[in-house]
Amino acid sequence: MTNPLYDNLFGAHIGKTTPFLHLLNGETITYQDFLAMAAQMANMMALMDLEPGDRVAVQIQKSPEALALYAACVQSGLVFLPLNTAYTVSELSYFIEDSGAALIVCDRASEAQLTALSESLNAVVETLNADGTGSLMEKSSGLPTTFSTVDRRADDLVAFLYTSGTTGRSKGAMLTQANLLSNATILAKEWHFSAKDKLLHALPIFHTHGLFVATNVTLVAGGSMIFMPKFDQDKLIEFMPQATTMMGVPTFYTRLLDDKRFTRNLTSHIRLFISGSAPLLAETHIQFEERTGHLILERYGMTETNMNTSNPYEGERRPGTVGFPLPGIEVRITDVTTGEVLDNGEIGQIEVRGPNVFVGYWNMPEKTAAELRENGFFITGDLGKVDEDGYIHIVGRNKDLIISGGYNIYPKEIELVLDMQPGVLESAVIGVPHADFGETVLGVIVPEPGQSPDLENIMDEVKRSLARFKHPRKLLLIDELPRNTMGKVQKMVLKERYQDISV
Ligand code: MCA
Ligand code: AMP
Repeated sequence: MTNPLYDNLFGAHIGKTTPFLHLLNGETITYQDFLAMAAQMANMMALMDLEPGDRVAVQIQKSPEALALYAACVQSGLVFLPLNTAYTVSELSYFIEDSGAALIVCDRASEAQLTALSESLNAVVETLNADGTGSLMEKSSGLPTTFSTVDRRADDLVAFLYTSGTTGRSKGAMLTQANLLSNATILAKEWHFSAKDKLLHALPIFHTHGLFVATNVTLVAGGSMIFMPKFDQDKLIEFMPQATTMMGVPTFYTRLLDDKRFTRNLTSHIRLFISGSAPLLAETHIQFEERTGHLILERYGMTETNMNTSNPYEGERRPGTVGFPLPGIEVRITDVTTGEVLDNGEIGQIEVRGPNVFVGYWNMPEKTAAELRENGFFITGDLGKVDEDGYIHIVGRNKDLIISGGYNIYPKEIELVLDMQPGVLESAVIGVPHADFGETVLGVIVPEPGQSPDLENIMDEVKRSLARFKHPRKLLLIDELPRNTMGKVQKMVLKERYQDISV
């Protein structure tokens, strides 16, 4: 037996002294050094008696060491569970408890709180700080730089990524070796990645986009990455002339277009710009071409499925569309109510099937059954159509979701916090247009009769409970929520009413 994901992504590069990561301080980490560091971490975790399949929850800043921990988990057969660094302790406690993580790796700043939390869970806490220091590195640094890779099958789990849900409870999407490997291999081929590529990497590595799409594709091709700790416009501009490719959410591209330093000349060494995670306005696509001569390649994916569709590398990249199904992946449009397959041109829900589709939500069989059909099609919750040339258009969402700067926000989670506040009868949270983030969060509150809730106190409670990116940028008091005859809140009416509100 072997470990297909490790063997293809990492093992294939053992002994290579070519660069894998270019750091902003001018240092380079070779494949060999990176894999040695990962093997040391794997040895350290083996000494902790972790069993294959155990979950390793990590909430750490982006660093080469953080990426090596991902490689170490794959090599050890452990399930990697990356968590957004913006999550509050109350959000984290849910993920850690729900997943039953055996090991928690965090920054020293949250060590005390997470240690307190871990005691009831029988989990061990280790630290890994942004500068690569911490107990994890101290314990692993003297250990052997090779590790006997743990055998895994293609259908063994390799990662849990939590994705919020319409009920307010996040769901752990279980991803297998085959899910990740098939997608990375397809994308590297479709997008012509090679060992010559140098990817400008400014995305976070706790989500599919930065971790699996950007990193796995680079690894499959044996290329390298200019590895930025976070999005930083000045650094992006400084390093762009050295890169051959870049991946980003639409906010990256609109911010670059707002910058006079971003010119055709600056991008002349780049062969491919890729966008995803949120809709790229056709207008942005066109402006980008006018400014740089490059046509951004837009693709479409989800945490549960990795990437499903992509505009072509060669051939027309059509603005406002997400291109064609990737090889080996089926996409169909169905009627939202009946599930009947619709003809081209008709709008319905987008369903996908293929080796990329996850195996279900951790401990949530009823949610899995509701979204993953027995015939293997996954109901994405996105609404779309296929045009006469086969391009897929996403026209809306059949799920109550806001995407702000590429981060998904489920209104229910915020409404649950707002509804609990003194003097609040009920609330509705909607997404309104935002020039930088595409959409942003607006909270609308209906007071209990005769009450006038204190909006500042409410915001304080929101800040304690929820990650910064989920905070409503504005709260409004209104007399009543618009409802349909069934009593359901009409969010579309609210969205229209507040579409020009300044937030
Ligand atoms: C930061 N803030 C945000 C966001 N990001 N608020 C709302 N939405 C956001 N996305 C907060 C900051 O904490 C800060 O709060 C204030 O907004 C302004 O921050 P700023 O410095 O402008 O933000 P930034 O640090 O520059 O971050 C913006 C960003 C970042 C670079 C666009 O959000 C980002 O990296 N987004 C990428 C997300 C991503 O990787 N998504 C992929 C998901 P304060 O003012 O209080 O300090 S994977 C996925 O969706 C699927 C699978 C797919 O298809 O890829
Ligand atoms: P996530 O739950 O973070 O995996 O986000 C997945 C969702 O992001 C999808 O269901 C879509 O709604 C959205 N998404 C991803 N890529 C695109 C895109 N290119 N255009 C429009 N929406 C997108």
